[in-house]
Amino acid sequence: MFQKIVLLVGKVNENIPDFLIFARSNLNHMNGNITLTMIKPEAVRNGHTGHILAKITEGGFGIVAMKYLKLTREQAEKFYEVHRERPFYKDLVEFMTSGPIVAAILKKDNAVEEYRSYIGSTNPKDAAPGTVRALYGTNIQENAVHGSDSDENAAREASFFFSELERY
Ligand code: RTP
Ligand code: MG
Repeated sequence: MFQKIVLLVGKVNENIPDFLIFARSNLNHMNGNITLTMIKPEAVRNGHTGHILAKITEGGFGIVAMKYLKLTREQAEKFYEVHRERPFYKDLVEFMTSGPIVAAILKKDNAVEEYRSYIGSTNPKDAAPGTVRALYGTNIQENAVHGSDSDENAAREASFFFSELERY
């Protein structure tokens, strides 16, 4: 079923004439172009906010929306409800409510995948040199930043923090 859709879109794409180049380039980028990041409480506490924002910009990610806030327990529980059954859920909620964070919607082609590879593995010890988590993360929990893991979750997480009026 999925293959059929891809084939069909591919065929439509081939048949778009050159003068409709805009429509063609949109079809070439089937992945979404936004992701949601948070600079986590320990990175804010350790004074890395400015460095991380600079690194995000250097990576070619645009900022669509941004705010500085402290999550309540209810908000953190809701944001991470997909992890409710995981053994680290309770600690994660505790950690994410331990101080202010920076939440931002970032924009780039193929944003979710690009940003996840830019920030590196969950555990900063395993993160590739030069990635955000390798540079600024502390341990597997206090790993400097969050990045959405799918287009669907990016949309859900972006709406969790920002209304349409807060996006530029
Ligand atoms: P994130 O959602 O923050 O971008 O990180 P991720 O996809 O790489 O990792 P995920 O599995 O979604 O886990 C969410 C966050 O939970 C904390 N964690 N702690 N103690 C542990 O074993 C453990 N494992 C994960 C981390 O803060 C992780 O980013
Ligand atoms: Mg995740």
